[in-house]
Amino acid sequence: MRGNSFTQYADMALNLVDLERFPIVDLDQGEGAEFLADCQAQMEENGWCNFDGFIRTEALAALSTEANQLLPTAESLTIKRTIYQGDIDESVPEGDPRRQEFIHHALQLADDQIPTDTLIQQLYQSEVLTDFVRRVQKKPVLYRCADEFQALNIVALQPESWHAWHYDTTECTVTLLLQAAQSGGEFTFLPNSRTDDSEDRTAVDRLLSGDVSQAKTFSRGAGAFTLFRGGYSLHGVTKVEGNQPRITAILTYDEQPGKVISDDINIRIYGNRVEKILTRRNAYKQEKRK
Ligand SMILES: O=C(O)CCC(=O)C(=O)O
Ligand SMILES: [Fe+2]
Repeated sequence: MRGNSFTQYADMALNLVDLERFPIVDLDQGEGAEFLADCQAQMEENGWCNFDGFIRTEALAALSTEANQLLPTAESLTIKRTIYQGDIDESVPEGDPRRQEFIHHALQLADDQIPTDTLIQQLYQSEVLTDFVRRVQKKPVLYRCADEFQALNIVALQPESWHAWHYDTTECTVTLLLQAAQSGGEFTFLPNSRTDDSEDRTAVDRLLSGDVSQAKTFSRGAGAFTLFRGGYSLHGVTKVEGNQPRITAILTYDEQPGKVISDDINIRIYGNRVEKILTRRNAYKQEKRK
């Protein structure tokens, strides 16, 4: 894929992002500084920022071709989980929506299945992009997630599938639409529906009961880059309609350096393949300790 006419800069964001519309390269002066101030105001007020057409047309074609070429090696996942990803909280009364498990089907590539020389992996590894994501949120530090499975994912939702409601296990998420559904497949969320110690139960219960009327959604074409606080904003994707899959790249970030996710959660999300890797690794570690 490299060697294309548009891959001339070492930092892949400079090759792929529409820098005329989204001047993320120099955020300290002129139009870059104005753009950043607008993004920060948006993020502060709404808890999300959406950039339609963030990826240049030519680059988007290369990214979606690349994703379509990689997807045949993906696992077909069927995940059953509560919105919190962890075990069911037994202190919650029976019948409470917070005990409800949702089923999510997707063809999904975990980070370790996306080679380092792919365009998408290089976009994710971009310091320019990471710094932009950090500054939009006015954070003193922000790191790409260090989890070998969760850091960067490619998710394909087939027609008739939806992405069940959940909170992410990292704080901050970017969803980049690589191939839109013909219809449906809307990214839908409740911006900042929880904090570390509270949750907007009314809004959450309403969404879990299937009422999306108060949730945020907006039209996003392929190439849209949406930044939101995935760990604190209940979200999912409505049913994909038509006959082509909806494909996204999910880029995750955290304030904590070296953020990794527990084996339990990774096995719940990624199923047998990851369970085998972790079991083998743990057995090897135990063997070495003897
Ligand atoms: O596909 C999307 O836009 C969102 C997917 C998502 O929420 C996730 O992979 O955690
Ligand atoms: Fe998510």
